[in-house]
Amino acid sequence: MAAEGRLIVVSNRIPTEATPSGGLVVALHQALTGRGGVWIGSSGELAEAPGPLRRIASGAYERFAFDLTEAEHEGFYLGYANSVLWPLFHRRADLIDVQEAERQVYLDVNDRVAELIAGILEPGDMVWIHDYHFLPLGQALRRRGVGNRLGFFLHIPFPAPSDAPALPDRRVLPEWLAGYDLIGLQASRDVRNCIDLYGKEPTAEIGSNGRLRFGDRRLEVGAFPIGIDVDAIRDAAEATEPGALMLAPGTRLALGVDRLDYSKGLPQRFDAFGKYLGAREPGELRTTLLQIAPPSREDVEAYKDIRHQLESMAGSVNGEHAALDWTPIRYIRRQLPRDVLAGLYRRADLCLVTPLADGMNLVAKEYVAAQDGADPGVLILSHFAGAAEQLDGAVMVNPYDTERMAKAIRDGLAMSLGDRQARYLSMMQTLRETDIYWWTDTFLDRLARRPLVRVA
Ligand code: ADQ
Repeated sequence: MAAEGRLIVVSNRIPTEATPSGGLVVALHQALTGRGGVWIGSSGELAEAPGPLRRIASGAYERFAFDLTEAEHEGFYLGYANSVLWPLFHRRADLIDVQEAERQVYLDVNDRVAELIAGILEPGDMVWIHDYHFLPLGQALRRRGVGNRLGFFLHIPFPAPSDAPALPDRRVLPEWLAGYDLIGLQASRDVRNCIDLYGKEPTAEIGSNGRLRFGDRRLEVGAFPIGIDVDAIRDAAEATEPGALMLAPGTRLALGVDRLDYSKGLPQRFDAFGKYLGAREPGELRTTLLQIAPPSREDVEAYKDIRHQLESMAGSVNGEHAALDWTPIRYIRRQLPRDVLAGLYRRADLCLVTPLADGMNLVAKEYVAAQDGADPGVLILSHFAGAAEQLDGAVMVNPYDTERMAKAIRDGLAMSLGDRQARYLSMMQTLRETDIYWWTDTFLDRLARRPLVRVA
């Protein structure tokens, strides 16, 4: 059943290129191109004062941007979203920096964006809001009398009910989310956490299949694991040579690709790799770990130390193990073109995806899609990535247990061709069944089936 109205997508940043690249962005672009509609997000530019929506592109659908002021950028984006919600949802309550003024700016920005959206909404439009920047946006729209179908997708993990009290007001989360008709989460563990959180609310009634009532609101919660465009990655990987890697003949390549973020488990990974090197038998082939980790959110306090920590860990592992023709850890802080990344995935014998907490982790999926089926590499995957629920062919690790991770690296590098192929085929089947187009279609179909709400 398709909705009659337009699709309105809201995300933190709006792409500015005519034909955007990158998995999620491409999928939303395609969904909007097919249905017609509007994409709204922040421009990334800072304005002197809050202003109206600016139309930045029109064609099969329109794109509208709003600018944040400097105070909004600090309080909303750097502050509450990335210094409270991000660490809390990634089980790092120790890194939370709660400033009451920033919480207010977060709510104010959500209110302001709700006002901008309400100004362009038409009856029958369906709104799909993305991520933790906009948790209260649905509720803010309802306060303005919006009765349209509102869907929300959280890209990061849903906090366990025992972590939620770290929010200044434990009850805000169920109340914010009750503004939506459909809440999409990455994994079934997230759905359980969300339902458990409502289970603690006296006015909530938990039904079957993720349906629940909260006060006068009815909503549905479901797992919609985000996927990738499998053929796009595979084609790019086949077509692109990653360039001269300067590895001595016979050197194996292990790869890590992450935004530089404390949730990605990079120090534990370097530690495990150092332990793996330390336990090598004489004559065993050399392996280089190529870690690509461009910095992100450098203005947030909790991100300042990771870079130095990694550089110093890489320095000490290299100091201990390097040879004239071998650098065991190579650490690149640059963003790479997507096709070069795809070529690197294919070239790597092993990929280390070892986050301490992660909504899904698309690198894990991209790595598998990029492999040559005749000689596929091995994926080492943390139990704590949402992808672990789906990618049963990965070698699973606990990122905190660096000794076992070291052993997993060793076993992965020694795995037989038959075992690697069986694991690859099983994971490819899952990637194809739940690709990025499945994700957009499944979420939007489910949202279109939600009953319309009556708003007083
Ligand atoms: P992220 O935390 O950014 O996303 P991830 O899912 O791995 O994590 O996505 C990263 C994307 O950026 C991948 O497509 C990857 O190819 C790309 N990328 C990373 N490093 C790069 C580099 N150096 N050069 C070029 N491209 C690079 C959040 C959540 C995840 C969730 C996604 C999507 O934290 O858990 O999977 O959203 O929902």
